[in-house]
Amino acid sequence: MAPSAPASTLITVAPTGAETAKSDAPALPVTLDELVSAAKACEAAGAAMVHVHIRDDDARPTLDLGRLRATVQALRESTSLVVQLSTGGAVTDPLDARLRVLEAEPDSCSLTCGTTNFGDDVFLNPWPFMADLYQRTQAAEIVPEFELFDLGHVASLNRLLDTYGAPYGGQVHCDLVMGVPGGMPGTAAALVAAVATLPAGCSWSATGIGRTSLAVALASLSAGGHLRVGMEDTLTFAKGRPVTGNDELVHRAAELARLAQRPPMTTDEARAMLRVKDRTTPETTGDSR
Ligand code: KMH
Ligand code: ZN
Repeated sequence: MAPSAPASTLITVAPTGAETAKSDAPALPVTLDELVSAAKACEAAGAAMVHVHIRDDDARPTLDLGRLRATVQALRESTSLVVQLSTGGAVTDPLDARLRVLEAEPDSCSLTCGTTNFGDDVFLNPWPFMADLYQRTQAAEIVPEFELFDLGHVASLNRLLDTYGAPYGGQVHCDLVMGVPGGMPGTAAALVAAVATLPAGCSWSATGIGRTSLAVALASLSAGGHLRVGMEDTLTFAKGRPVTGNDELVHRAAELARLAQRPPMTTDEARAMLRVKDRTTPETTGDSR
């Protein structure tokens, strides 16, 4: 028997990304203040997780560890969203800097399961890097979200699980990233084919890049999946109408989820489903003196 769909929908917002220039999309949150206020608006609209890329003072993508730590702290202080840092960064980021992202101690991080052509560029994720990153998530007690840009990435996901065991917390959570030029297309047919290959018992969301956003969201809901939306993936709300803010994409995703009778998940429900570590309670030392 096919597994039943979850009762509610995890909505992840990816507000910034690494590819779009602020000058091309003025509503893109690139400063810490802009990111925090976008995150608050998105939480109010129904998001439960935020997938974070940050920018430097010139609004260029950066993996600066001090900034990453300050960003995680600010998001925790101002929202109850599950904070997921990107380890994908920008296509120009070196692998060692991408590994060090975990030192900012997010709740979750992205972990892309293979190298992908990415427009005119290459998004590099060789096996040794994936394996190193995965083991570091286990040691740091950070929940990985396995990003799948193509069907072949599922083979590498299974190889990670078979070789190194379950992720921290035990829940395997995947995100289908569809419609990247060079990856799988953002169609219902591709989504159904990909979902059929996912590990049993995993949870999964899907996002469609650009104009594939709505088709992928509708297909995901009907196939029992969760949703990722945001200006990292989509800059046009409708033909000829630029997105005015991340929250309107979340608001639309929440409406779709309610129509599907799988309303948006709360942040507490998301933490329970993903089994993220409780980082709000101070660690005890075991020494009661
Ligand atoms: N910016 C892309 C090259 C991730 O965040 O892990 C990679 C990306 C995936 O956005
Ligand atoms: Zn990303």
